[in-house]
Amino acid sequence: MTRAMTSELPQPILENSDPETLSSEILKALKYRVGKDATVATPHDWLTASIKVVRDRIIDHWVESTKETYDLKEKRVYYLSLEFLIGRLMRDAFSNLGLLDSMRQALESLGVELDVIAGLEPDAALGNGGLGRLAACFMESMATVDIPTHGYGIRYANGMFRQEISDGWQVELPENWLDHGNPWEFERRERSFEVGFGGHVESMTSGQGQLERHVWKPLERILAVAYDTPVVGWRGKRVNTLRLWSSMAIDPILLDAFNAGDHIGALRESNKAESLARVLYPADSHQAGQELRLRQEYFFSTASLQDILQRHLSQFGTVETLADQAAIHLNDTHPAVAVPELMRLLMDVHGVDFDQAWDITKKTFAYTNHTLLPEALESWPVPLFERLLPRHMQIIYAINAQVLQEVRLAKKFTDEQVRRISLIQEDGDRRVRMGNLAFVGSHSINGVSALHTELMKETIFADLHKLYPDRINNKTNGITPRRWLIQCNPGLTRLARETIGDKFLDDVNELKHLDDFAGDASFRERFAAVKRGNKERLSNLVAARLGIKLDPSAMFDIQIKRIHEYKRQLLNIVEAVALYDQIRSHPERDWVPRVKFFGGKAAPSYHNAKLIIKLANDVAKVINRDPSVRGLLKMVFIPNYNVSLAEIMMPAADLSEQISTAGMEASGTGNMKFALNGALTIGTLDGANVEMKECVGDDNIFIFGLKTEEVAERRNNGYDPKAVIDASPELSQALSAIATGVFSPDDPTRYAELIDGLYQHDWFMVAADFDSYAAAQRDVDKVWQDSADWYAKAIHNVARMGWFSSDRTIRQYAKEIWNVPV
Ligand code: 26Q
Repeated sequence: MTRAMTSELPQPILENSDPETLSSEILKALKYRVGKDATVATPHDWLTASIKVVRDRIIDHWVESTKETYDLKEKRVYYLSLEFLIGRLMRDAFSNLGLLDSMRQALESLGVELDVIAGLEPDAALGNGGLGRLAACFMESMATVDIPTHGYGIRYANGMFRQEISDGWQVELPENWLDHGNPWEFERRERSFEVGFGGHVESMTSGQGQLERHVWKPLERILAVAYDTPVVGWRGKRVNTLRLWSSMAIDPILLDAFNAGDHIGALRESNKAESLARVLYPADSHQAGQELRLRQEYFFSTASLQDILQRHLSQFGTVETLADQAAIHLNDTHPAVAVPELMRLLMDVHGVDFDQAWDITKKTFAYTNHTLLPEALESWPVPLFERLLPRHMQIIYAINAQVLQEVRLAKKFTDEQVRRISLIQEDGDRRVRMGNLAFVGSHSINGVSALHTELMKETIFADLHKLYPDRINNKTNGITPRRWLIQCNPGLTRLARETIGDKFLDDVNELKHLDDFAGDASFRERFAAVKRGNKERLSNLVAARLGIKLDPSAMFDIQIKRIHEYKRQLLNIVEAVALYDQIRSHPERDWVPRVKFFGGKAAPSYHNAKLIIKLANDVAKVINRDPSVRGLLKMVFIPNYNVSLAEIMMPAADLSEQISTAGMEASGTGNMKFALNGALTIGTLDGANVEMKECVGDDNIFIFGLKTEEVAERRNNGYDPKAVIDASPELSQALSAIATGVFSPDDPTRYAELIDGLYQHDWFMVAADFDSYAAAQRDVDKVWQDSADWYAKAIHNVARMGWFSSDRTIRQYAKEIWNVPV
C-alpha cells in the first residue's frame, strides 16, 4: 500500500509529538472542543478534533513569526488576490510539520484511519483555476522561504460550484464548504473595518484657499470582518496568515431601531450586506461586468489596505515610510481599485499631498498580469464606477491627468497611442481600464512566463511599456513540490529518497541526480511500478464513481483544466474521433492501448465550453460501448475536477495534454505538476511549455503545431480553415461524423454550429494544428512501445523539473520586485 511510505518523512519539528501524546490530545479535543466522546464520535468529529490538535500547536510558531517580524522591523509582503484555491489543508499542514506519521499512528490507536477522515475535509475552492491555485502555492512557498506575508482575499461562503454531469451536460450546484464549520480559521471580530459605497464627495478648502481636502460621504456602509487561517511552511519554519474578509451589516440592532419595527426591512439590509461575500464569480476568462463583482473588488481592497495601514501606523507612526515596510502585490487587476483607494486613504484620511501619495503608491504596489485575452481584460463603465465609488473616480481622473502629462513631455507618442495609454477608454461607452490603472500605479508589472512577458510588451502594454520601459519583467510561474510531489505522490517520493537521499525534500533541484538512473533498468522498473500503483488508484476511483473499468497498463492520456476554446479540448476530442476511425478501419495495426481522460469546469454562461463537455461525454459513450476498439481506446470525463482530484490524477498520468493555441496560455501550471510526477508532455510552444522544453530537453517532450508568430501570420493573411480541413481526409471525416450526429443520434444537429465555427473562422487554429497534433500522437505511440525509452524520458522529466518550484519563483519576486531578503 503506497500510503505507508509517507511514514519515513521528516521527524516532527514540534515537541511532544509522539503518537501517545497526540492520541490523548485528540481525545481531549474531541471531548472539550467538539463535545463528544469516542464512542459516539462521527468521522467528521475525529477530523475536527485532529485538526484542532495540530492547529493549537501551530499557534506558538505563528505568534513567534509575527513577533519576530515586528521586533526586527522586517518588511512585509501583502498578497492581494480575489482567489485562493487552497484545496484541503490537513495533509499539507501535518506533512509540513512532520506530524503525518505520528498522527496516523495516534488515530490508528483510536481505531480511526487518517486517510478516511482526510477524505472528508472539504476542498477550500475559493478560486477558479490557475490564478487561484498559484496564489495558494505562493502562500506555502512564502512561508517556506521565510518571508513575512499576509494573503488577503474574500471568505466566500460558496466557492467554486460543484459540477455534476447529467446526461452528459454540466450542471452547477452550490458547494457549501463551511457546512461543518471550518476548524482551521480564527474569527477576528475585533479586526473589522467599515466599507462604504455610493454617496457623494464634499470638498473643503482650508488655509489660503490652497489646500483642498475631500471627504467621501458614502450612502451605504457595511463591515468587513477578518477570518485568519495559518499557513505553514515546509518543516514548519514560519507560519504566515491568510486573512479572508467576510461581510456583515454594521449593526443589526441599530438597523433594527432605524427601521422602527420594520424587522423584514432590517433583515433585508443585513442579508444584502452578507450577500456581498457570498459567492465566487465562476468565470475565469471573461469579465462578469456585474456591479456585485466591483463591490467585491473594492470591499476586499479597502479592508486589506485599512488593515495594512493600521498595522504600519501602530508600529511606525507615519504613513510616509509605508513603501519601505510593505510590498503590496496585486494578483491580476482584480484588486486594482486598491491603487486609487490607497491614494484616497493617504490624501483624504492621512493628509498626504497628491505627489507624495502617488510616489508612495507606486513604490508600494506591484502587479502580475495573467492573461492577454482581450475579453478577459477588466474594464468598468464610468457611470457605474462613479455611482459606486465617486471619490475614486475623481482620483482616477487625477492620476490620468498626471500620466498624460508625462506622455506629452516624452514627446514620442501619437494621438492614437495617447488614447491607448489613457485610463479611460473613450470609444463607445466610457470605461475605466483596470489593466492600465494597475500598470501606472505599480513600480513592477510582471508576466508569468518568458513568452507571455514578451507578448505583454508587444501587445496589450506596448504603449505603456514604451512610456515606462523598466517596469515590465518576467516571473515564470512555479508549483509547490510539497503538495505536488511529496504529498500527492508518496510512492515516487519514497523511491527518490531511497535512490538519491533526502536532500531533494528541502531543495527540489536535487532531483537532478535521478538523471543518472534513467539508464538503469532496475530503477526504471521500480519507477514504472510506482506509476502503475498511481494508475491503479485512479482506476479504482473511476470504477467507483463512474462504473467504468479501466486497464492500468494502457497509456493514461490526461487533459484536466478549465474548459476553454483556447485550451483546445476540442482538438483533443476530434483527434480521439479520428483515432477511433483509424482503429476501426485498420484493426490489424499494433495500436497502443489508451485511456483519454478529460476533466474541467465550464463557466456557467460559456455556451461553447458547455457544449464541448457534452461532446466529450457523447463521444466517450460511443467509444466505450464499441466492442471493436475494446482494450484499445477508452474515454473518460471525470466530473467535478478540483484540487483533490488533481492530486490523484497528476501522479497517474503518462501523457499530459498542454495543447493551447500558441500565444494564448499565459503560463499554465498543470503542465508543471504532470511533468514533476513523471508524465511526458504533448504540447504547443505556448506559455511555460517553452521553458519546460528547455529544462527537460527536446527529446523528452512532444512539441507540435504553429508557433505564436505563425498563428499571428495566419490570422493576418486570410487563414482559410475550410481549405485546410478539405486537405486532411482524417480531419474531414472526424468533423463530419461529429457534425452529422454520429455521436448525438438523439439530436443530430447538436454540434453543427460548433463544427461550423471551425469551417468559418477557426479562431483557435484547431484545423491548422490538427495534422501536426495527430502526427505527434503517433510519435507518442512509437515511444510508448519502447517502454525502456518511455520511462527513461519520464525519469528525465522528474529529474529536471526542479526549477519550476514556486520556491524559485518566490525568491525571484522577493529579490527583484519586493526587495525583501531571502
Ligand atoms: C474577471 C472579472 C470579473 C470576473 C472574473 C474575472 C476573472 C477571474 C479569474 C478573470 C480571470 C480569472 C482567472 C484567470 C487565470 O486563472 N489565469 C491563469 O493564470 C495562471 C497563473 O498565472 C496561468 O498559468 C494561466 O495560463 C492563466 O490562464
